[in-house]
Amino acid sequence: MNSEQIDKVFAALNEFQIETPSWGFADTGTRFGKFLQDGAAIDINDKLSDAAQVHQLTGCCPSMAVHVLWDFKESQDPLSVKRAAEKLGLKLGAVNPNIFQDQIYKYGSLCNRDVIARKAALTHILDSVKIAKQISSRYLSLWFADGSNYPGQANIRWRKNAITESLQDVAAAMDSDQVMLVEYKPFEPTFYHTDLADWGMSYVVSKAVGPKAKVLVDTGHHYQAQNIEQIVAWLLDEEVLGGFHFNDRRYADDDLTLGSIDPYQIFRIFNEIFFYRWETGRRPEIAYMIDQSHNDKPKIEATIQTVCTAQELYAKAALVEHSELAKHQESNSEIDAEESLREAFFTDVRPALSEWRKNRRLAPDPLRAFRESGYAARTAKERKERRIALGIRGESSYA
Ligand code: AFD
Ligand code: MN
Ligand code: MN
Repeated sequence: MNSEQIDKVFAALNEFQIETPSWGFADTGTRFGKFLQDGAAIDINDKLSDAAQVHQLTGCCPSMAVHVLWDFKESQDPLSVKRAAEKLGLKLGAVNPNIFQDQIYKYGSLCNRDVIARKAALTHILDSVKIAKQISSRYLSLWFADGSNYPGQANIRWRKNAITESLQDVAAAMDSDQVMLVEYKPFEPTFYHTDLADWGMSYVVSKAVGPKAKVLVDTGHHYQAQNIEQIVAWLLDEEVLGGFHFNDRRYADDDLTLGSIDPYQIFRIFNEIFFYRWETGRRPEIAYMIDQSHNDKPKIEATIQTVCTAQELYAKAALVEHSELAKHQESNSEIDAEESLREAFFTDVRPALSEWRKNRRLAPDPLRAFRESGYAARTAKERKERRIALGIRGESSYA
């Protein structure tokens, strides 16, 4: 890489931040069960501690997204959680209401025909808005499991209008500088229709709700053949791209670690963003967030691996020569246009990434530094003892 390219990589790394999810540090699983890890976070303080490790080692994860029911138990005062985060050099990030686990949501939340269920969901979301204000979080991140399993079961148009009206009420309760991220997902947990199933539905709802609402793209929430960077380009052009939940997938919403299956796809997404910025001069505020469940990988290692991969791909995408690319596009020189992307994608940015880390007094290899720190062994031992004292099963209780 020449000095100009190194400058581009450094500039990209200086601006790149990605939010870790609290739920990525706790025991998770699939519908077939959970494989427990001694080192998994037990409570919000553990999650903050683990997120702080990732930020201290990578230098680009200053905030952790929170899930209201999982992280703010009745007893927990959101402000005390915020203070605990600040003590560790962290901020609390996007606030995720939980409108999919309670039994009352069996037939949906905001789309439920039962007004009691709809009211419960709306109340919980409005409470989440209050929490977001209390902890000075900009983002209210909404994912709805609402949908149906059989043809004829749902009045799809009725449900579309029900969720839109409720989200208009939510937006009215939000501060002007807060952003509602409206996530979509084609299927799961329902398997006939999901009320917000694709980017178009999230887009229509966001537009109806108003300027506070933007679309959240979860990279695992697309059918196999979907061209995600095309969706990103459209949302950018419509100025409704709110952010991402990054993960990777082989088959569906597998929540595998970012870039583990298809790093080139993440690169192409970042390329659309850089190209848009170059062409329009606009720099939209985009919330880069991780949304993964590390069912078998050690959780903190998986998160560090994810963050380092995201930094690498973002730095690669920053190397695309946009004036060249635009020229090749205008003249339909598809080989040269493709080569503009491939050249950047196949550039090894890792030496520059290590240099950037050293300049910031960070370990050149964050994963190695974490492994050498002994943090994992210490916390696994401490958390195992705590689990036994609390009567919570851990992985080794099966040993
Ligand atoms: C699940 C859902 C969705 C949501 C996340 C956090 O599929 O991605 O954003 O949980 O609530 O992964
Ligand atoms: Mn998600
Ligand atoms: Mn998901």
